[in-house]
Amino acid sequence: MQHKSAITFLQRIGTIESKRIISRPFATLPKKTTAEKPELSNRQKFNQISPPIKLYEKLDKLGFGTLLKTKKFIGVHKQRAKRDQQRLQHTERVGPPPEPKYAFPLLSFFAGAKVPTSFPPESLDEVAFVGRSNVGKSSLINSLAESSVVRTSDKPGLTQQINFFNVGKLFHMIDMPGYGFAFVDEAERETWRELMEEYITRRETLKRVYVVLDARHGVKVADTEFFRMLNSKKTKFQIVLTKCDLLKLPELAKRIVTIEDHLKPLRNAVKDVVVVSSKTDAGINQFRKEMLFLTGHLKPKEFYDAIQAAQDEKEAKRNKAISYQR
Ligand SMILES: Nc1nc2c(ncn2[C@@H]2O[C@H](COP(=O)(O)OP(=O)(O)OP(=O)(O)O)[C@@H](O)[C@H]2O)c(=O)[nH]1
Ligand SMILES: [Mg+2]
Repeated sequence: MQHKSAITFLQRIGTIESKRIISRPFATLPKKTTAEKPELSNRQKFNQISPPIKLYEKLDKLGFGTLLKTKKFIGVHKQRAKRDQQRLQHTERVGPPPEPKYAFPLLSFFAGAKVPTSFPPESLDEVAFVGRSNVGKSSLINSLAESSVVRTSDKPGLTQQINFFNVGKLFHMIDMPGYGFAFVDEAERETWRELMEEYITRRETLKRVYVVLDARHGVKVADTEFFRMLNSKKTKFQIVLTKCDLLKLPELAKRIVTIEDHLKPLRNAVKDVVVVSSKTDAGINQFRKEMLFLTGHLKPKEFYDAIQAAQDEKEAKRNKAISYQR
């Protein structure tokens, strides 16, 4: 009862009114809206990528150089120094890993096909190079084989048939016409597409399709369509990023990260991207090694380790015999 009269008293003297005044400013505040972030452009998204230290190490090993020691990359350098220290301790214990130069035997042209009936009979294992016009497919084959047998040009659309090359008697490298070439008419483009599809789907000896991309441009619409086709035909393919000499190292690392992201949903894509430059030869030796392994001309590391161990044992026995004779 006392409480009720207190309220009426307060109403009378106007304190309740002042309470309403206090609550009013909140009522007039604009409603809380979720802050809408502006959509980032592709370039901004690209710039925000921060490639892992492991990728920089890989690129350094392949011959694409090291990051500049600027403030911007100080974190990467610190991480790197730590890992170098760990590696040094490891190599002190087991010795440095040997990295020989891999070389291909003589490259020679043996067949060209504009229609499927001209495909040569299947014999040795084959690896094929596809990609948009002018990305550097033919130059890459020359670089791998240290030859100038394959014709190259700075004008797109030079290779207009499927060209078959012998790599000695080891395997075949196949140079394909470029897809997405704008300067040929629709009918001709369709004929090339059918020819390539026919080769890719029917060829029993085809071990791998290398889709070559220009590092400056990355994945374009025509590439995405080609990936989709390869994926639907269940053809195993791998990306080769070339012309990497034309990018600065951080841009190159970011490009690789975006391509790896692109490949994630594609079941038949090899997740590891091959990184090369046909101009400086960076990454070429490593690519040769992988190709020799793929075509069965290089055994796993354990095989060579076992040979080495057997040789060491033989040598040790011989040394022991010599010391007895003395
Ligand atoms: N800087 C640089 N230039 C390259 C590299 N690879 C190729 N090129 C140049 O790129 C141009 C096209 O090279 P090609 O090998 O003819 O390209 P392609 O993919 O076979 O072209 P098409 O046969 O038309 O489909 C040439 O001028 C090459 O010198 C590279 O790694 N670095
Ligand atoms: Mg070519």
